[in-house]
Amino acid sequence: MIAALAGGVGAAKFLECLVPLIEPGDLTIVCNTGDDMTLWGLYLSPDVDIILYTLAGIVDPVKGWGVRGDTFNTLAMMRQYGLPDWFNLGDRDLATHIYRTALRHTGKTPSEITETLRRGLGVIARVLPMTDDPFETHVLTDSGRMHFQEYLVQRRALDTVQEVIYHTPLGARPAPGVLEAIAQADGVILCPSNPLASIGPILSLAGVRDHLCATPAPVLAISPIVGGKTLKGPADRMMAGIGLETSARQVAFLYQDFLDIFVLDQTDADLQGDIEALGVSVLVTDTIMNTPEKKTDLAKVVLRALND
Ligand code: FO1
Repeated sequence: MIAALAGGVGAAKFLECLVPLIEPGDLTIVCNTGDDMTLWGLYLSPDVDIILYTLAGIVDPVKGWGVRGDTFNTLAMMRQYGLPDWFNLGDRDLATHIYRTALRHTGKTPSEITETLRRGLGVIARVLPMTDDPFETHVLTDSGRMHFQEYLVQRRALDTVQEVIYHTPLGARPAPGVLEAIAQADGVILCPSNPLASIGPILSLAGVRDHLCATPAPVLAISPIVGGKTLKGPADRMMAGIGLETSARQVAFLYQDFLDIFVLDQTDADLQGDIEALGVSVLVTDTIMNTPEKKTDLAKVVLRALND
């Protein structure tokens, strides 16, 4: 059994290539829900949907989110009504949000809803939202405090982030099965996702870090930072904004208390010694997933490292 901690697009790309190499039923994906929000009265869970759509083979391959070939007629009509139109919800994608919202109104939890959506989309890997409790990732910026999606999508990540805040008014617990998945896994993978906005929220939940420290199974992370930059998303700018070094070494440092293996891009081979000095084994390879072959090669390297 493999447990994977995942955010959105980077994680989905990697997991898409991991799944064909293993028994898909042997994979449990713990998904960030700090990006969840309500729009037009609908519950959205973007990272869960990105993972489900990708593993179901229906994701938009260019954007990495939303449904392939979707249309945006509802969005245009909402715009006509003067409703917020900065978050691009496609017509087919909307079916998921309507269904999720209807299930919420019947009292189902995010875990139960994710399971219903997973079955409906024919995804075999187990997908767990990180928590069933309210949890929002906020950023404090030079323009004020805002929800992460507002910063990322509405304001195009142009503000300088001063602080990342995990807003949990009632205190969030890991969803059922999350701690068990980590404890029972033969290997744990931290996908190449934003360490502050995607993996950080999962690590902040009570017991998650302790379980990662306690497991005898190898815990492996793939660096989302290559050559001091992220390939997609604002992780590099966010790290710089809160005063962290923008480097793969810094990511390893954030995970060092539980990390056994760090997968570093060949561009950053010179950081190997510094990371090994943290007591972490380093694997240097090509981590840039810009062709199907390279994605599969990365998944193979990761599986080999976990099995060694
Ligand atoms: N990301 C964008 O940059 N712009 C969008 O309009 C947008 C819409 C969207 C709709 C559904 C969905 O599941 C994801 C969507 N995303 C969009 C991606 C998403 O908000 C982020 O990439 C992740 O939350 C970051 O992990």
